[in-house]
Amino acid sequence: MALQTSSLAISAFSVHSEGKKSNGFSAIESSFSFLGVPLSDHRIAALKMKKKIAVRAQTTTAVTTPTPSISNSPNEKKTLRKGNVIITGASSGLGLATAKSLAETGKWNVVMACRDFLKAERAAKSVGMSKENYTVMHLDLASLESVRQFIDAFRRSEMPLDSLVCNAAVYYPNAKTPSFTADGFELSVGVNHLGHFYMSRLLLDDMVKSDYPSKRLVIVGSITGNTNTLAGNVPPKANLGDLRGLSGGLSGLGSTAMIDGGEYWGAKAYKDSKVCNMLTMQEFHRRYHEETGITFSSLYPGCIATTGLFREHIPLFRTLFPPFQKYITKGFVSEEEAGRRLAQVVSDRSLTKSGVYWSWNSTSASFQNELSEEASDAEKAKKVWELSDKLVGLA
Ligand code: LMG
Ligand code: NDP
Ligand code: PMR
Repeated sequence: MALQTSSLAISAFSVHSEGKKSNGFSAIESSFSFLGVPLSDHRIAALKMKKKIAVRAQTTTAVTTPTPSISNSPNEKKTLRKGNVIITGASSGLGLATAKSLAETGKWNVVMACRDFLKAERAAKSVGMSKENYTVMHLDLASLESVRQFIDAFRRSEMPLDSLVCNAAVYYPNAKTPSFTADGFELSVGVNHLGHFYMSRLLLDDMVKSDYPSKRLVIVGSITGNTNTLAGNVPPKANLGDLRGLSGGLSGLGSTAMIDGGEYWGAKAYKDSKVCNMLTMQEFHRRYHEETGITFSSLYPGCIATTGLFREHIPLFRTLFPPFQKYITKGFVSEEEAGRRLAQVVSDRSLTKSGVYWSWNSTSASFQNELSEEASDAEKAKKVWELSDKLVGLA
């Protein structure tokens, strides 16, 4: 077990598309890495299986290289208009840092999609974002009706949608009993996965209509959902099982609140929701990348141990967790650095490849990381998609 775990740990930091060493345990990592299959091979195989879907004819041109040429001004000089990016949960932590990072380039209008309007306004001001670079709009992912209202309001604004970042999340590590969304889904999977799933499914059409040269749908994943890493082996481990709980609606009524049908366990529900996030990104890629040219990505931004994600944890944990990550695992990143990383996935010209789970090494260089067996299981991704479609009323 010890040896197996250390191989797992090493692999978390070692798999690099260009074969370079990455984080933390770099001196020993490459020789111990055991997940030999590069992500690109999975992707090619997956693309072959891709299901045809109907997409409006004028939108089928794949534009994966961001050539900044949208409108020609009278003097023939090509200019790129400001992009519009929706970021969910931009009122704190990673979402706020990403909003700031994109806003300060002056190239983006950040739509901060937040459940607490005033908190979002105050947060934007507190990090010095200037008014012309952001718009706050109300969104509560714990209600499908709120998602619909958000989309209506966004469409009424008549802004084109160029990128969408599914970032918001909740984590209930110590809850003994489940809580539920307005639609009766267990709250962590309901907010982190189903709310975002519904929102992205509906907003894909809007992105397809946009003329922006490099459109991206980013869903934030995490190392703790990937059991091919040490962090992913800290109990409770993510495991979606045969999806019987998801198929039962996660309502806790007559069925369980957990995706795998087991007993409620808050920390596991969060990790399971992250697996759904990473599977959803890949399923989007398989279904829509070729036809729409949209880049679908996920990422692990590093351990941002200081954010509000841990607000429900015991105070001792909140005190010890940041130094533990800083000095022991060395996985710690500041909110600012994590924000720059996610901003790269939204706008960097070198990160246009679709279907990728991005991570960063100790020198903050991005690399295409390997997902765990479950988080890269194409069959499971398809089932999660179909069951989620049913739950949110799209199938
Ligand atoms: C779970 O427990 C709960 O079960 C779950 O309900 C939920 O609450 C969840 O918080 C979310 O936590 C996790 C618990 C069990 O882990 C702990 O955090 C307990 C601390 C164990 C002490 C280890 C000393 C580490 C250094 C001190 C810094 C402490 C900061 C952490 C915050 C503590 C707050 C109380 O975890 C375990 O069972 C521990 C075993 C983890 C297994 C990991 C897989 C194999 C590891 C192999 C060892 C490799 C060594 C790597 C070296 C890393 C350095 C520690
Ligand atoms: P925060 O708690 O700081 O941010 C989460 C955001 O989600 C908050 O703005 C919160 O709003 C919002 N939110 C929560 N529930 C809802 C809801 N029902 N509707 C709309 N918005 C909601 O945590 P982080 O910044 O750490 O988390 C951001 C993302 O990063 C998550 O997807 C998380 O899984 C991921 N992640 C985090 C890591 C970390 O180490 N922190 C590591 C890996 C991934 P409000 O401000 O009102 O509370
Ligand atoms: Mg983890 C070896 C590296 C490593 C990394 C990168 C993380 C990230 N963690 C690591 C190791 C360990 N953690 C070890 C060895 C332990 C046992 C002491 C440990 C414990 C631990 C706990 C109790 N870690 C945690 C928790 C949480 O409650 C966090 C969690 O699981 O939330 C779901 C967490 C995290 N560790 C991480 C990261 C990024 C988290 C935050 C959760 C996330 O968004 O994925």
